Amino acid sequence: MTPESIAAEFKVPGQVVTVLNIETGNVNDTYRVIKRTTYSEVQFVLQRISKAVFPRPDLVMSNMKAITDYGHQRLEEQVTSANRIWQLPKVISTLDGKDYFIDEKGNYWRALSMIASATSHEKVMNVEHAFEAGYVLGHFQRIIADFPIDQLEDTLPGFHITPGYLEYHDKVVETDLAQQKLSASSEARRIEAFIQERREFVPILEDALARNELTLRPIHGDPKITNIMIDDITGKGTAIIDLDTVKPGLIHYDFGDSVRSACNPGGEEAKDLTQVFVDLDSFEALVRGYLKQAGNFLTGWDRKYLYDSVRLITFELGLRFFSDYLAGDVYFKTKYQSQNLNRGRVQMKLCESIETRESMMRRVLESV
Ligand code: GN1
Ligand code: MG
Repeated sequence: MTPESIAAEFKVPGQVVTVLNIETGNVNDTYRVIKRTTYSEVQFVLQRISKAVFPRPDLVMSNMKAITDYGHQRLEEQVTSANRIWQLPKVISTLDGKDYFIDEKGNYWRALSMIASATSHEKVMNVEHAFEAGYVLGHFQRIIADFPIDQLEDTLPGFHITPGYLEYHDKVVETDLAQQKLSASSEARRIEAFIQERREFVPILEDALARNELTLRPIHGDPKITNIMIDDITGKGTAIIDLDTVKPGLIHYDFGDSVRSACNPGGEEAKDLTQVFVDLDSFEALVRGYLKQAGNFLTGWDRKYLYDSVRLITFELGLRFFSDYLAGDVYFKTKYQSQNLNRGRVQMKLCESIETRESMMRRVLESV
């Protein structure tokens, strides 16, 4: 089946005009569908869920349906008291009332409403943008904070459990392919050494969870800057998208991910590593935005681990990209050879910069 014929399987009025490939995201395939009736036009997002990443796309969809229905209820309740119009994508059902469509090859497809007149960016644009990234994440976490986590499935076992990624890395490194890649590139060997030097730091959040200093809560899982929609009219954040990874986790995974993404002026795909560092003005703005929304539900212990979460989640993504490079690019989609090596280098450079600025970052966290 073509994306055009799949688009027609969802409950949206009109005829399919076109289906445009959106070249974004490292995991799923994403399209923008335009449908027209005799009087209007509707656009929506169509996605093929990666089976290589999500073993149970049906559970991804049941989480997404539950959390978006819940989120919409909360947003509706607060519509008059809110200082802006918040939005959240809605799951569009198929003609026969399901939350996903399975094609003849067994691929899972879903349709989501589009957050219109809003733009997402690959890189942080300025300090205000970083503030919005924190504010939107904090708002989302607050909106879903009371959703019972026992009603959320674990759609991606091991997601953001850094010790698990290290264990996987150790196995991959032993393979012939990885050994070939390591012997061919001194840059790869440098990253490998960088990883080995930080082994002891890896379980920091999971150990805190085991000691009950931290608790599991519903989290977004992937709040990178690309997933923050900025309203074209007001310039303010209006929604967080990409709800694949909403599941029980530590709010620290989200906070760390938001900072590593929104406070790096070079972005994830930078080739020029001089552009890759943690920008302290953006960091302060992000923290201010985040705490405005999330400050009330964070405990003293939560706050103690915020700095470490930034360092860890940055390191973790570097480790994930690099392991995938060594494994032959089986997880993250690539457009050129050694892209996952380059992505790994970027995150490790960022991690180094976060380590260098530790005392300043901790001071910001204490003073905001
Ligand atoms: C992946 O596909 P995308 O871009 O939404 C990944 C995230 C990474 C991100 C880095 C399910 O997200 O964990 O932080 O790439 N998602 C999954 O760009 O692994
Ligand atoms: Mg995602």
